[in-house]
Amino acid sequence: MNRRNFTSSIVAMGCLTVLHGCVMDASEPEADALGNHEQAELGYNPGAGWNLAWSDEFDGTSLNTGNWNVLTSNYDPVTNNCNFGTGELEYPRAQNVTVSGGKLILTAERTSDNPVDSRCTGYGARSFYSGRIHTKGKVEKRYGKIVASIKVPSGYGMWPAFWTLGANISTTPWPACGEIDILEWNSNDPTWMKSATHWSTGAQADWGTGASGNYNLADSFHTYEVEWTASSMVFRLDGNIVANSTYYHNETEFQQPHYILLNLALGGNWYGNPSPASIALPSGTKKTMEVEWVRWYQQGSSTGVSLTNPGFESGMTGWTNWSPNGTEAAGFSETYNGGHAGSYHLTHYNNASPFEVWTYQTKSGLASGNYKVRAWVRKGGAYDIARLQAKTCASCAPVYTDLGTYGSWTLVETPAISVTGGYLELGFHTRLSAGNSANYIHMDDVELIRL
Ligand SMILES: [Ca+2]
Ligand SMILES: [Ca+2]
Repeated sequence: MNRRNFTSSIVAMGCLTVLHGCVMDASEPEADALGNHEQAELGYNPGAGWNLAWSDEFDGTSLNTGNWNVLTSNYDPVTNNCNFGTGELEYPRAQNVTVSGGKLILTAERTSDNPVDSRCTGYGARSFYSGRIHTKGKVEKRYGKIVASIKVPSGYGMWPAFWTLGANISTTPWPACGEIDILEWNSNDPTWMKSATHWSTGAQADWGTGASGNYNLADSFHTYEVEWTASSMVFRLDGNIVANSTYYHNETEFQQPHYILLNLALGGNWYGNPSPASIALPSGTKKTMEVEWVRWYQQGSSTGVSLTNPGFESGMTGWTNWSPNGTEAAGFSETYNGGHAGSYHLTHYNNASPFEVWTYQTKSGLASGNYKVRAWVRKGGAYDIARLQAKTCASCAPVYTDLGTYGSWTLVETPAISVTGGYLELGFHTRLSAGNSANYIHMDDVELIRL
């Protein structure tokens, strides 16, 4: 039974280490610093079972200092370092942190003032002003969904970030305090929400992932989130785009309260320490990182819709396999390599033979509203179709998420689907026209959530 080729690979990449070389793109347009203030802000629904524990909607005309501390130089008194340990080129100051039009605005600009903090004289003068705020001592929580609607500025050298540090950082210095990078963005990979974690194993330890919808994230608002539990972190872009890896953890760094940071850095080691002259921010111009809201949800009692045998522990009870070509038997429950929870999981597999199978469960009598399907998946090899999907009738067009390659169990979910007739079919549809023994797909712990 070694044919299903499951390998427990762990994706690791040091997101704060130096990336590839940097090429300045002088043709990039300037950010529209004042655009879109009159538009409705991005909506977000955390899903059933999540309750808002804290938020800042950035209403009013000034920063709520009950929530936030504002950095006023390139010396960070919390971490006791200069240039934030990453060689960034900016000198944060309060006047570059504003609230208006329902948004937090962190403004970066080039300066010839040559600002130097007296504690950082050995690092030379800074070339830019910018904004950096954090919630240390004011908002510190453990676990939950941390999410924000953010517009990052385009252009070489922009390094906006939405992240957390362990609240014990003053007594347990980085990286042993832990760090969760929900969003980091750089102009070399403009479609990517880069996410990472950092902790200590005695030495610095790093893990990274990313999410991309194949559209440039700069200069428009998008939602960036982490769903952080005691054992895992799932990163999402715009609600539905799930990062390509789930972080499974048990480190003490991620079992304690963290605080939130928002900042617009320029240059630094993620760009390979470029010269100030190379940063795409001409003198006399400004670029902004804008935040419509930041929210921290905590998990409450689940109000998900109950399913029959959602973890396949009772074989295929409650589930139906359909096939257009008589290969229904390619979908079955088994214990091979273990379940995400329990012993069993659903497998779609037919030992190197082509197949197509739609494993689904039906629900009737649902209240009208929007729903999502979630499930845990691991998958290797190429498929013609590999979808988690839902549809409101047998012949209706489905909503679905294409399943990528996941060496480890990974949480995926469908886009929202509107149910008005009370009926939903949900499950997994895969098709493999060319048999390949390297293909496998395992699925477990299906959830139906009313939004
Ligand atoms: Ca707002
Ligand atoms: Ca199971």
